[in-house]
Amino acid sequence: MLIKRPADIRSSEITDKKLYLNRRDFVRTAAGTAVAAATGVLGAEAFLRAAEPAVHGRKLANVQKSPFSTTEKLNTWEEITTYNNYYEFGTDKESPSMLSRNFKTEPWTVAVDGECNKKAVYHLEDVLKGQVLEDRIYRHRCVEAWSMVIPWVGFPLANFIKRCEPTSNAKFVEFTTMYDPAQMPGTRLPPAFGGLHWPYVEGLRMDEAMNSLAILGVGLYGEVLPNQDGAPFRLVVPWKYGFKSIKSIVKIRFVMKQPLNTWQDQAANEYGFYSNVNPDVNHPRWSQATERRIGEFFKRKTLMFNGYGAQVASMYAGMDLKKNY
Ligand SMILES: Nc1nc2c(c(=O)[nH]1)N[C@H]1C(S)=C(S)[C@@H](COP(=O)(O)O)O[C@H]1N2
Ligand SMILES: [Mo]
Repeated sequence: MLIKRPADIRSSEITDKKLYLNRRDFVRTAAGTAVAAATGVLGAEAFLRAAEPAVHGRKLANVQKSPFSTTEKLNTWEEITTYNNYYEFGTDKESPSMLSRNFKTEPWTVAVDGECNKKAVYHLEDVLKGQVLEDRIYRHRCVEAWSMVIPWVGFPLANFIKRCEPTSNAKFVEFTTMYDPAQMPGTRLPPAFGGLHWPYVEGLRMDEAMNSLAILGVGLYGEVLPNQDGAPFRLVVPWKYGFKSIKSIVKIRFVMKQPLNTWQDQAANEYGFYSNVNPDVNHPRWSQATERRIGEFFKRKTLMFNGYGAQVASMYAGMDLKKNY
Protein backbone atom coordinates (compact mmCIF):
# COMPACT_ATOMS: atom_id res chain seq x y z
CA MET A 1 0.00 0.00 0.00
CA LEU A 2 1.30 3.38 -0.94
CA ILE A 3 0.13 6.60 0.54
CA LYS A 4 2.90 9.02 -0.31
CA ARG A 5 5.75 8.88 -2.73
CA PRO A 6 8.60 11.12 -3.67
CA ALA A 7 7.67 13.31 -6.65
CA ASP A 8 10.48 11.91 -8.74
CA ILE A 9 9.18 8.35 -8.85
CA ARG A 10 7.43 7.52 -12.11
CA SER A 11 4.16 5.67 -11.71
CA SER A 12 5.45 2.82 -13.87
CA GLU A 13 7.99 2.11 -11.17
CA ILE A 14 5.49 2.10 -8.38
CA THR A 15 5.20 -1.64 -8.15
CA ASP A 16 8.91 -2.07 -7.58
CA LYS A 17 9.04 -3.27 -4.03
CA LYS A 18 12.34 -1.53 -3.43
CA LEU A 19 10.88 1.93 -3.84
CA TYR A 20 8.60 2.44 -0.91
CA LEU A 21 10.23 2.78 2.48
CA ASN A 22 12.34 -0.22 1.72
CA ARG A 23 14.92 -0.57 4.42
CA ARG A 24 17.90 -0.10 2.14
CA ASP A 25 16.53 2.79 0.10
CA PHE A 26 15.08 4.34 3.18
CA VAL A 27 18.43 4.31 4.88
CA ARG A 28 20.13 5.61 1.77
CA THR A 29 17.79 8.42 0.89
CA ALA A 30 15.93 9.58 3.96
CA ALA A 31 17.22 12.33 6.19
CA GLY A 32 19.25 11.09 9.13
CA THR A 33 16.70 12.26 11.62
CA ALA A 34 13.94 10.30 9.89
CA VAL A 35 16.05 7.16 10.01
CA ALA A 36 16.84 7.76 13.64
CA ALA A 37 13.18 8.30 14.46
CA ALA A 38 11.98 5.23 12.58
CA THR A 39 14.83 3.13 13.94
CA GLY A 40 13.87 4.22 17.42
CA VAL A 41 10.28 3.17 16.84
CA LEU A 42 10.71 -0.01 14.80
CA GLY A 43 14.01 -1.12 16.31
CA ALA A 44 17.37 -1.37 14.58
CA GLU A 45 16.43 -4.90 13.57
CA ALA A 46 14.08 -3.55 10.92
CA PHE A 47 16.97 -1.88 9.16
CA LEU A 48 19.88 -4.16 9.78
CA ARG A 49 18.52 -7.64 9.19
CA ALA A 50 17.16 -9.25 6.07
CA ALA A 51 13.63 -10.59 5.74
CA GLU A 52 13.36 -14.13 7.03
CA PRO A 53 10.86 -16.77 5.96
CA ALA A 54 8.58 -17.89 8.79
CA VAL A 55 9.61 -20.94 10.76
CA HIS A 56 7.22 -23.81 10.14
CA GLY A 57 4.34 -24.11 12.57
CA ARG A 58 1.83 -26.72 13.67
CA LYS A 59 0.26 -28.87 10.90
CA LEU A 60 -3.51 -28.58 10.61
CA ALA A 61 -5.36 -31.90 10.60
CA ASN A 62 -8.14 -33.09 8.26
CA VAL A 63 -7.87 -30.34 5.68
CA GLN A 64 -10.29 -30.97 2.78
CA LYS A 65 -9.70 -29.98 -0.82
CA SER A 66 -11.86 -27.17 -2.16
CA PRO A 67 -13.48 -27.01 -5.61
CA PHE A 68 -12.82 -23.26 -5.53
CA SER A 69 -9.05 -23.68 -5.72
CA THR A 70 -7.08 -22.47 -8.71
CA THR A 71 -4.55 -24.84 -10.28
CA GLU A 72 -2.04 -22.08 -11.01
CA LYS A 73 1.52 -22.42 -9.79
CA LEU A 74 1.80 -21.64 -6.08
CA ASN A 75 4.01 -18.95 -4.68
CA THR A 76 6.60 -20.37 -2.33
CA TRP A 77 6.49 -20.39 1.47
CA GLU A 78 9.44 -18.03 1.37
CA GLU A 79 7.67 -15.54 -0.92
CA ILE A 80 4.42 -15.69 1.02
CA THR A 81 6.15 -15.14 4.36
CA THR A 82 8.72 -12.49 3.44
CA TYR A 83 6.72 -10.18 1.17
CA ASN A 84 3.83 -8.93 3.27
CA ASN A 85 1.69 -5.89 3.84
CA TYR A 86 0.99 -5.55 7.55
CA TYR A 87 1.40 -1.97 8.64
CA GLU A 88 1.16 -2.87 12.32
CA PHE A 89 4.63 -4.36 11.80
CA GLY A 90 6.13 -1.76 9.46
CA THR A 91 5.32 -0.15 6.14
CA ASP A 92 7.71 -2.04 3.87
CA LYS A 93 7.23 -5.62 2.69
CA GLU A 94 10.08 -7.20 4.66
CA SER A 95 9.46 -5.74 8.11
CA PRO A 96 6.45 -7.91 9.06
CA SER A 97 8.57 -11.06 8.68
CA MET A 98 11.08 -9.68 11.14
CA LEU A 99 9.01 -7.63 13.54
CA SER A 100 6.05 -9.98 14.05
CA ARG A 101 8.11 -12.97 15.18
CA ASN A 102 7.25 -12.61 18.86
CA PHE A 103 3.65 -11.52 18.39
CA LYS A 104 1.53 -13.49 20.87
CA THR A 105 -1.47 -15.20 19.27
CA GLU A 106 -2.42 -17.62 22.05
CA PRO A 107 -4.77 -17.38 23.82
CA TRP A 108 -6.90 -15.40 21.34
CA THR A 109 -10.41 -14.10 21.69
CA VAL A 110 -12.75 -12.43 19.24
CA ALA A 111 -15.64 -10.20 20.27
CA VAL A 112 -18.87 -10.58 18.32
CA ASP A 113 -21.05 -7.52 18.67
CA GLY A 114 -23.77 -5.40 17.10
CA GLU A 115 -26.91 -6.53 15.29
CA CYS A 116 -26.93 -10.23 16.18
CA ASN A 117 -28.36 -12.61 18.78
CA LYS A 118 -25.10 -14.28 19.81
CA LYS A 119 -23.04 -11.36 21.09
CA ALA A 120 -20.14 -12.77 23.05
CA VAL A 121 -16.40 -12.89 23.43
CA TYR A 122 -15.39 -16.18 21.83
CA HIS A 123 -12.18 -18.11 22.31
CA LEU A 124 -10.67 -18.89 18.93
CA GLU A 125 -10.99 -22.63 19.66
CA ASP A 126 -14.74 -22.12 19.93
CA VAL A 127 -14.87 -20.19 16.67
CA LEU A 128 -13.13 -23.15 15.05
CA LYS A 129 -15.21 -25.82 16.74
CA GLY A 130 -17.11 -27.94 14.22
CA GLN A 131 -15.67 -26.11 11.20
CA VAL A 132 -14.39 -28.21 8.33
CA LEU A 133 -11.06 -26.75 7.26
CA GLU A 134 -10.40 -26.50 3.55
CA ASP A 135 -7.46 -25.86 1.30
CA ARG A 136 -8.37 -22.79 -0.72
CA ILE A 137 -5.77 -21.96 -3.32
CA TYR A 138 -6.60 -18.40 -4.31
CA ARG A 139 -5.13 -15.66 -6.42
CA HIS A 140 -4.25 -12.72 -4.17
CA ARG A 141 -4.11 -9.30 -5.89
CA CYS A 142 -2.71 -6.32 -4.05
CA VAL A 143 -3.79 -2.80 -5.05
CA GLU A 144 -0.09 -2.07 -5.57
CA ALA A 145 -0.34 -4.23 -8.72
CA TRP A 146 1.46 -7.34 -7.53
CA SER A 147 -0.13 -10.72 -7.03
CA MET A 148 0.55 -14.19 -5.62
CA VAL A 149 -1.12 -17.58 -5.54
CA ILE A 150 -1.57 -18.69 -1.94
CA PRO A 151 -2.68 -22.07 -0.55
CA TRP A 152 -4.81 -20.89 2.36
CA VAL A 153 -6.43 -23.11 4.93
CA GLY A 154 -9.72 -21.78 6.23
CA PHE A 155 -13.48 -22.14 6.40
CA PRO A 156 -16.34 -20.14 4.93
CA LEU A 157 -16.99 -16.87 6.73
CA ALA A 158 -20.70 -17.58 6.15
CA ASN A 159 -20.53 -20.58 8.52
CA PHE A 160 -19.38 -18.39 11.36
CA ILE A 161 -21.81 -15.58 10.55
CA LYS A 162 -24.78 -17.96 10.65
CA ARG A 163 -23.76 -19.06 14.13
CA CYS A 164 -23.78 -15.44 15.30
CA GLU A 165 -27.44 -15.15 14.17
CA PRO A 166 -27.36 -11.67 12.67
CA THR A 167 -30.69 -9.80 12.86
CA SER A 168 -32.44 -8.32 9.82
CA ASN A 169 -30.82 -4.97 10.73
CA ALA A 170 -27.38 -6.35 9.93
CA LYS A 171 -26.50 -4.95 6.50
CA PHE A 172 -22.70 -4.98 6.80
CA VAL A 173 -20.02 -6.78 8.77
CA GLU A 174 -17.16 -4.80 10.26
CA PHE A 175 -13.86 -6.42 11.22
CA THR A 176 -11.21 -4.97 13.51
CA THR A 177 -7.55 -5.95 13.89
CA MET A 178 -5.68 -6.25 17.18
CA TYR A 179 -4.17 -2.94 18.25
CA ASP A 180 -1.33 -3.37 20.69
CA PRO A 181 1.46 -0.78 20.46
CA ALA A 182 3.57 -2.80 22.89
CA GLN A 183 3.68 -5.70 20.42
CA MET A 184 3.12 -3.87 17.15
CA PRO A 185 5.91 -1.38 16.52
CA GLY A 186 4.28 -0.11 13.32
CA THR A 187 1.40 1.29 15.34
CA ARG A 188 3.87 3.57 17.09
CA LEU A 189 4.82 5.22 13.77
CA PRO A 190 3.46 8.73 13.41
CA PRO A 191 1.34 9.24 10.25
CA ALA A 192 4.16 11.21 8.59
CA PHE A 193 6.18 7.98 8.60
CA GLY A 194 3.44 5.85 7.15
CA GLY A 195 1.41 5.13 10.27
CA LEU A 196 -2.35 4.65 9.86
CA HIS A 197 -5.30 5.52 12.06
CA TRP A 198 -5.46 2.48 14.32
CA PRO A 199 -6.95 -0.02 14.77
CA TYR A 200 -7.15 -1.35 11.20
CA VAL A 201 -10.81 -1.79 10.19
CA GLU A 202 -12.42 -3.45 7.19
CA GLY A 203 -15.95 -4.22 6.13
CA LEU A 204 -18.07 -6.27 3.76
CA ARG A 205 -21.68 -5.97 2.70
CA MET A 206 -23.70 -8.84 4.16
CA ASP A 207 -24.11 -10.67 0.84
CA GLU A 208 -20.37 -10.35 0.17
CA ALA A 209 -19.59 -11.75 3.61
CA MET A 210 -21.97 -14.68 2.95
CA ASN A 211 -20.46 -15.44 -0.47
CA SER A 212 -18.90 -18.89 -0.49
CA LEU A 213 -15.52 -17.52 -1.64
CA ALA A 214 -15.07 -15.40 1.51
CA ILE A 215 -13.18 -17.38 4.12
CA LEU A 216 -11.68 -16.94 7.53
CA GLY A 217 -8.10 -18.05 7.01
CA VAL A 218 -6.31 -19.92 9.78
CA GLY A 219 -3.38 -21.38 7.90
CA LEU A 220 -1.37 -21.74 4.74
CA TYR A 221 0.49 -24.67 3.17
CA GLY A 222 -1.41 -26.90 5.61
CA GLU A 223 0.07 -25.23 8.70
CA VAL A 224 -1.13 -22.60 11.14
CA LEU A 225 -0.79 -19.05 9.81
CA PRO A 226 2.58 -17.41 10.27
CA ASN A 227 2.33 -14.15 12.20
CA GLN A 228 3.21 -12.01 9.19
CA ASP A 229 0.25 -13.45 7.28
CA GLY A 230 -2.27 -12.51 9.93
CA ALA A 231 -2.18 -15.17 12.66
CA PRO A 232 -4.15 -16.48 14.31
CA PHE A 233 -6.99 -15.73 11.90
CA ARG A 234 -7.76 -13.31 9.10
CA LEU A 235 -10.22 -12.63 6.37
CA VAL A 236 -9.55 -13.74 2.78
CA VAL A 237 -11.73 -12.20 0.02
CA PRO A 238 -10.00 -13.12 -3.24
CA TRP A 239 -12.06 -10.98 -5.65
CA LYS A 240 -11.06 -7.79 -3.83
CA TYR A 241 -7.76 -5.97 -3.49
CA GLY A 242 -5.60 -7.41 -0.73
CA PHE A 243 -6.24 -4.68 1.80
CA LYS A 244 -9.82 -5.92 2.32
CA SER A 245 -8.37 -9.17 3.72
CA ILE A 246 -7.84 -7.93 7.26
CA LYS A 247 -5.40 -9.72 9.55
CA SER A 248 -5.38 -10.81 13.21
CA ILE A 249 -9.07 -10.13 13.82
CA VAL A 250 -10.23 -9.36 17.36
CA LYS A 251 -13.72 -8.00 16.69
CA ILE A 252 -16.57 -8.80 14.31
CA ARG A 253 -19.50 -6.41 14.44
CA PHE A 254 -22.81 -6.55 12.56
CA VAL A 255 -23.88 -3.05 11.59
CA MET A 256 -26.61 -1.19 9.74
CA LYS A 257 -24.36 1.33 7.97
CA GLN A 258 -21.42 0.84 5.64
CA PRO A 259 -18.27 0.81 7.82
CA LEU A 260 -15.47 3.27 7.17
CA ASN A 261 -12.59 1.00 6.21
CA THR A 262 -9.06 2.06 7.13
CA TRP A 263 -7.75 2.81 3.65
CA GLN A 264 -10.80 4.80 2.65
CA ASP A 265 -10.43 6.74 5.87
CA GLN A 266 -6.77 7.29 5.07
CA ALA A 267 -7.21 8.39 1.43
CA ALA A 268 -10.83 8.46 0.23
CA ASN A 269 -9.74 9.68 -3.22
CA GLU A 270 -7.66 6.51 -3.70
CA TYR A 271 -9.51 3.70 -1.94
CA GLY A 272 -13.22 2.99 -1.79
CA PHE A 273 -15.36 0.62 0.21
CA TYR A 274 -15.89 -2.08 -2.42
CA SER A 275 -12.35 -2.33 -3.80
CA ASN A 276 -13.24 -5.10 -6.23
CA VAL A 277 -10.31 -5.95 -8.45
CA ASN A 278 -11.05 -4.04 -11.66
CA PRO A 279 -8.56 -3.61 -14.51
CA ASP A 280 -10.68 -0.74 -15.90
CA VAL A 281 -10.56 1.46 -12.81
CA ASN A 282 -7.06 2.74 -12.25
CA HIS A 283 -5.71 3.89 -8.96
CA PRO A 284 -5.27 7.66 -9.28
CA ARG A 285 -1.49 7.20 -9.30
CA TRP A 286 -1.04 3.99 -11.29
CA SER A 287 -2.72 1.52 -13.63
CA GLN A 288 -4.64 -1.55 -12.48
CA ALA A 289 -4.65 -3.10 -15.97
CA THR A 290 -1.70 -5.39 -15.27
CA GLU A 291 0.02 -6.96 -12.32
CA ARG A 292 3.33 -8.57 -11.49
CA ARG A 293 3.01 -12.07 -10.12
CA ILE A 294 5.71 -12.29 -7.46
CA GLY A 295 8.45 -14.51 -8.87
CA GLU A 296 7.65 -13.73 -12.52
CA PHE A 297 9.33 -11.26 -14.80
CA PHE A 298 6.63 -10.40 -17.33
CA LYS A 299 3.48 -8.67 -16.20
CA ARG A 300 0.10 -10.35 -16.50
CA LYS A 301 -3.22 -8.84 -17.41
CA THR A 302 -5.37 -8.23 -14.38
CA LEU A 303 -8.72 -10.03 -14.50
CA MET A 304 -12.05 -8.48 -13.55
CA PHE A 305 -12.89 -9.57 -10.01
CA ASN A 306 -9.45 -11.17 -10.01
CA GLY A 307 -10.90 -13.96 -12.15
CA TYR A 308 -13.73 -14.79 -9.73
CA GLY A 309 -16.54 -13.14 -11.73
CA ALA A 310 -18.54 -16.35 -12.11
CA GLN A 311 -18.96 -16.54 -8.34
CA VAL A 312 -19.31 -12.85 -7.45
CA ALA A 313 -20.33 -10.64 -10.40
CA SER A 314 -24.07 -11.12 -9.78
CA MET A 315 -23.76 -9.36 -6.40
CA TYR A 316 -22.93 -6.15 -8.23
CA ALA A 317 -25.50 -6.33 -11.04
CA GLY A 318 -26.83 -2.85 -11.70
CA MET A 319 -24.08 -1.12 -9.73
CA ASP A 320 -21.74 1.31 -11.45
CA LEU A 321 -18.38 -0.26 -10.57
CA LYS A 322 -16.50 2.83 -11.74
CA LYS A 323 -18.27 4.87 -9.08
CA ASN A 324 -18.40 2.12 -6.48
CA TYR A 325 -14.71 1.25 -6.57
N1 LIG B 1 -4.42 -5.53 9.97
C1 LIG B 1 -3.96 -5.44 8.72
N2 LIG B 1 -4.46 -6.23 7.77
C2 LIG B 1 -3.99 -6.14 6.50
C3 LIG B 1 -3.00 -5.19 6.14
C4 LIG B 1 -2.49 -4.37 7.19
O1 LIG B 1 -1.60 -3.51 6.97
N3 LIG B 1 -2.98 -4.53 8.46
N4 LIG B 1 -2.56 -5.10 4.83
C5 LIG B 1 -3.49 -5.59 3.80
C6 LIG B 1 -2.89 -5.64 2.47
S1 LIG B 1 -2.64 -4.14 1.69
C7 LIG B 1 -2.63 -6.82 1.82
S2 LIG B 1 -2.10 -6.85 0.20
C8 LIG B 1 -2.78 -8.12 2.53
C9 LIG B 1 -1.49 -8.89 2.46
O2 LIG B 1 -1.63 -10.18 2.99
P1 LIG B 1 -0.35 -11.13 3.00
O3 LIG B 1 0.77 -10.39 3.65
O4 LIG B 1 -0.75 -12.36 3.79
O5 LIG B 1 -0.01 -11.46 1.60
O6 LIG B 1 -3.12 -7.95 3.90
C10 LIG B 1 -4.08 -6.95 4.15
N5 LIG B 1 -4.50 -6.99 5.55
MO1 LIG C 1 -2.44 -4.65 -0.57
